[in-house]
Amino acid sequence: MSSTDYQGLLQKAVRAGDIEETVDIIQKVLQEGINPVAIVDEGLIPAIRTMGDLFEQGEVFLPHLMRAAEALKKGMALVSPLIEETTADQGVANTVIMGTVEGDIHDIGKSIVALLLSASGFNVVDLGASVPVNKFIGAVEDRTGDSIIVGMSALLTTTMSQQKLVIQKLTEKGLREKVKVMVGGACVSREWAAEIGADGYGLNAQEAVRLALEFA
Ligand code: B12
Repeated sequence: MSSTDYQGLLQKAVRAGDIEETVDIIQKVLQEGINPVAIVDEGLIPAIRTMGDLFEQGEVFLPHLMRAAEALKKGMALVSPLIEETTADQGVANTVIMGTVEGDIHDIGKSIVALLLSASGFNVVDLGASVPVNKFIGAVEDRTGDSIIVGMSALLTTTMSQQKLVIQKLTEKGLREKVKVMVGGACVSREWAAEIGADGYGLNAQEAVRLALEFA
């Protein structure tokens, strides 16, 4: 397979939820020396975004979306260890507490952000998906030191307000000044980040890393 045409084939396999084909293509292109971050950016992410558009238009239904997400996750499992190894360690030792907010099970973007942060040298505490406000707070309280970043992902308009609640709770507990807060996810915007008093917004994983390095 030529390195120039794998993207289309990989996207098609993920969209179809074809795990075997997804794994097969990724294994082949990795052997050919394709950069694992490019596989995520040019193959896996566009495929799931297209499925989102088709879902919105009523062209595909939830089971299709779930199968595609499953194929994407199997693909991620192949490239993640390589990304951890190959991305340059930028020598930072700060902690990033990451999670998708309560009520929201979308964890693909959050996990990609966590992966790139950890590959950039951050100590990432991944709390998972549907994380209650108090779990974010507890994770901050469990850590001392002055360089903690809280990263919150939200993909649903019904759950983005949880990001605001976490910030409010950090303030109530006297912890707000000790941490930097960054937010992201498909329904979140720079304006929303400013409105809720977050320190930053990241459109994608690369921006998340840039932000975290600024905070460090
Ligand atoms: C895959 C998917 C699913 C999968 C999730 C699998 C999983 N384990 O994550 C499944 C099928 C389970 C699912 C379920 C649902 N989904 Co859904 N889903 C999607 C879809 C297609 C893609 C999301 C995704 O993974 N994108 C790829 C990743 C890489 O992108 P990302 O998450 O945006 O993350 C990037 C950036 O945003 C940023 N980022 C993310 N987090 C953070 C955090 C920080 C701190 C920073 C700085 C940056 C950052 O960096 C990431 C990497 O570049 C979206 C469509 C879309 N356009 O987003 C719908 C979408 C989010 N889902 C939607 C809906 C409605 C649902 C359901 C409610 C459907 C239902 N009727 O049950 C349920 C929700 C259940 C729940 N309670 O959470 C709607 C939300 C509409 C809205 N505005 O509220 C969307 C937009 C689809 C649509 N167009 O209608 N979904």
